[in-house]
Amino acid sequence: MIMSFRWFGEKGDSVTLNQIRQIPGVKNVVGALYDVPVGDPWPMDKILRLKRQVNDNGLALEVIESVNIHEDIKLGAPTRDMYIENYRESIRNLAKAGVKVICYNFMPVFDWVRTELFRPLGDGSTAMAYNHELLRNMSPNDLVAYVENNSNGFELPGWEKDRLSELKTVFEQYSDIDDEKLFENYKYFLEGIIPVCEEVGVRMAVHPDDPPRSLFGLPRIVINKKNLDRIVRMVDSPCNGITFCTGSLGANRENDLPEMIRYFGGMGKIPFAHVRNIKFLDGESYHESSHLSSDGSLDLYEIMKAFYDIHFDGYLRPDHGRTIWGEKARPGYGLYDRALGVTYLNGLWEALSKSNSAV
Ligand code: DNO
Repeated sequence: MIMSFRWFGEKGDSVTLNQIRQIPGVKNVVGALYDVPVGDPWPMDKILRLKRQVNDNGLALEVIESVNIHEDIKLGAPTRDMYIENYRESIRNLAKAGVKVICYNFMPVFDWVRTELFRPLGDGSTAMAYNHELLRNMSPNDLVAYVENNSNGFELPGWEKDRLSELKTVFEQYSDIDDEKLFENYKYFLEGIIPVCEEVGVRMAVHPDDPPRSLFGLPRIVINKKNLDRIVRMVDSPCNGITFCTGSLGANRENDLPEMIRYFGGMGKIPFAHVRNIKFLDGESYHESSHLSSDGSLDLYEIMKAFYDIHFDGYLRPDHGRTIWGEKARPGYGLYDRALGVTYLNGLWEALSKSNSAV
């Protein structure tokens, strides 16, 4: 397991690289370029500048999260070939800079969705929350407005303005895209990029849809074992893998996370993992919690044990934390609670390693 930590760049993060390097056991940063419009190729000079910044702080840049996919690729629009060619160029450039894994998602229009970004948890901390009933009574525009006005002044990942400004048009374009059509467009994309990944040694890792269900009538397919199995087999290659995100997949009570880790990990399909906890409220609603098992509904010991059992040697990072100790940070991505998460996950891993080698 290679412990890593996400960083949003000097302009987009309240956390500095110098702080990250002081977290015990963190040697890798998960980074991205935030000033390249979705669909454009990532230029070499910008990638190298980011890499230099990270390296100058004694850290490595081997995972990118995310190279976002232009909506025309998901829609199967005639312009998709041009965007796929651009994506190939980004992969080649990133590989030249030493990147090993690219995380991305295939969610139409919205990336992750929450109905509350700073829900008070009763102890002075706050966390993000998803209320299914509330969302059902919201329009897509309500959601965008809520997120824009409540994210502490940060532009959220996956919530790029250019993508959301034309909501009405995008929704119309999706009106004849169902799950099957989306699978078809996804396959076309993978067929276009995976040969390049094989050539340059980059592993693609799809992030599950968060939450793992259709929203506002839009198709969402990266949601469960059955669909993930179909995705990794659509183009069967070690370069076609998964970002195993416990908080996203765990939001569907039917997903058995340790079993899925053993299954996909056993196939060599998990190059990257996001590990965090959530606490179920009623039905499909939940709030995020600290990483600790007893604070949430997911058993992080069983999850880390499954990773240990598959001899997981990919990259892993703590995921969203609560906002604690008065920190002013982007929702879910403060320093403190994620640093506590790292230490907890490293502690579980050390205990698993030592108790197993003693036998
Ligand atoms: C949210 C993140 C996602 C993730 C993308 C990957 O906090 O996990 O925004 O980065 O879905 O493309």
